[in-house]
Amino acid sequence: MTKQSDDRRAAVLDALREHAGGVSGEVLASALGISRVAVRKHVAALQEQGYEVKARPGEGYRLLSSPDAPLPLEVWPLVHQPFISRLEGGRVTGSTNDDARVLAVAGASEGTVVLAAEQRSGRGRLGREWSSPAGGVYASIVLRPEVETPEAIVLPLVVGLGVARGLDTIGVHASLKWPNDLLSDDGRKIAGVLLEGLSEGWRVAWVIAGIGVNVRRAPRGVDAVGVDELAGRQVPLAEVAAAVLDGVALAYERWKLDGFEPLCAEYQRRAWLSGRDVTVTDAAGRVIVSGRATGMDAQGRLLVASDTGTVAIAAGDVSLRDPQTDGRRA
Ligand code: BT5
Repeated sequence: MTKQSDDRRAAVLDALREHAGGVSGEVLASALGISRVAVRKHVAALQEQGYEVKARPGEGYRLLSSPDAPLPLEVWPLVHQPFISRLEGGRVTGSTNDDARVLAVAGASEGTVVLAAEQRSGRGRLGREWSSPAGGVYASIVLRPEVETPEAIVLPLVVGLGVARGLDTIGVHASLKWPNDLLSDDGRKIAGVLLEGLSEGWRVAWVIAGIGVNVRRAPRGVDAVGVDELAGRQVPLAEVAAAVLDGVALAYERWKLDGFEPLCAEYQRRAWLSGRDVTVTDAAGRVIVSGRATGMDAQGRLLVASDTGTVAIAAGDVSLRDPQTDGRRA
C-alpha cells in the first residue's frame, strides 16, 4: 500500500476505530462511499490479517482487537518520513530481502519497504542465518542511490546509524559494532543489517537494506537481546518498525546530500569497538589484522592500530581479541 493510494481498507479500519462501540454496515458504506458488500469484503480481509472484528446481523461491526504485527495498515499511521513511499508484506515470508529484490527488479521506487512478522529463511552476511521468530521486526528497504559502487560501501554504516536513531526514539540505546551490528551496552546483539545490491557498470542500480530487530525476546543460542527488555515495556511491533524506518530514512537522505562525513562523528560516539583489541578477518576467515580499534576515517573504514602501523579496513568481520592468549573471544 502507498500513502497516496485511496486505500479503502485503511479507511474501513479507521472508521471501525472511530466507532469503538460498533457501527452498522450501512453507516460505514455511506460514510466511505462504497457498497455494503464492499464493506463486508474489507472486514473479511481485516479479519484474515488478524484483526478481531465482531460482525452481528442487525448490530453491525465492532473492532475488538488489532494484531501486534508490523502490518502496513498498522505501520503507516506511525511513519513520518515521506521518503518511505510504499509498504508491503507484514506477515510470514522467506526473506524480506528476497521479496524486496523482486520488487526492485520490477522497478519499485526508492523508499519501497517489505515488512515481515516472521521469516522462514532470514539470512545474515556471508550466508549466515538470521534467526527470525515471531515477535521481531524484519524489514527491507529499496534504495536507489545515484552513486558509483565504491561510494556505497559505507551504506551499511548509514543504515545501522539510522536504526540506532530509530531505537533511541523508543527508549533503547544501541551501540554500533562496525560494520553492521547494533549492540546493547553489555554487548548483546539487538539488531543486524544486511545490504545486498546490484551494480550496472560502475553505477549502483539498487540496494536492498535489510534490517532485523529482536523485540519480544532474543532467539535462543545466540548472544542477543530484545527491545522489550531494554525498553522495560512491551513495545508494539508496528511502533518499532515505524521508528526504524523513519530513522533510516533520515540518515540515508542526509548521506545522499552530504556524504558520510556529517554522520561520522555520531557513529564514532556510538562505536562499540573503539579502544578494544580486535581481530579482523576476511570472508574466508583469514586474519587481515590484529590490533586496537581506534576509530573510523571519513569513508567509514575501521582503523586498527597494529604493530606494523594503522590499517584502514573497508570490509571484514571483527571479533574481540584476548590480549593474553591472542585468541579470539567474541
Ligand atoms: C547480520 O548478519 O547481522 C544481518 C542480519 C540482517 C537480517 C535482516 S532481517 C530482514 C532482512 N531479510 C533477511 O533475510 N535478512 C535481513 P551477520 O553480521 O552475518 O550476523 C549473523 C550472525 O548473528 C549469526 O551467525 C548469529 O551468530 C547471529 N544471529 C542470528 N540471528 C540473530 C538474532 N535474531 N539476533 C542476534 N544475533 C543473531
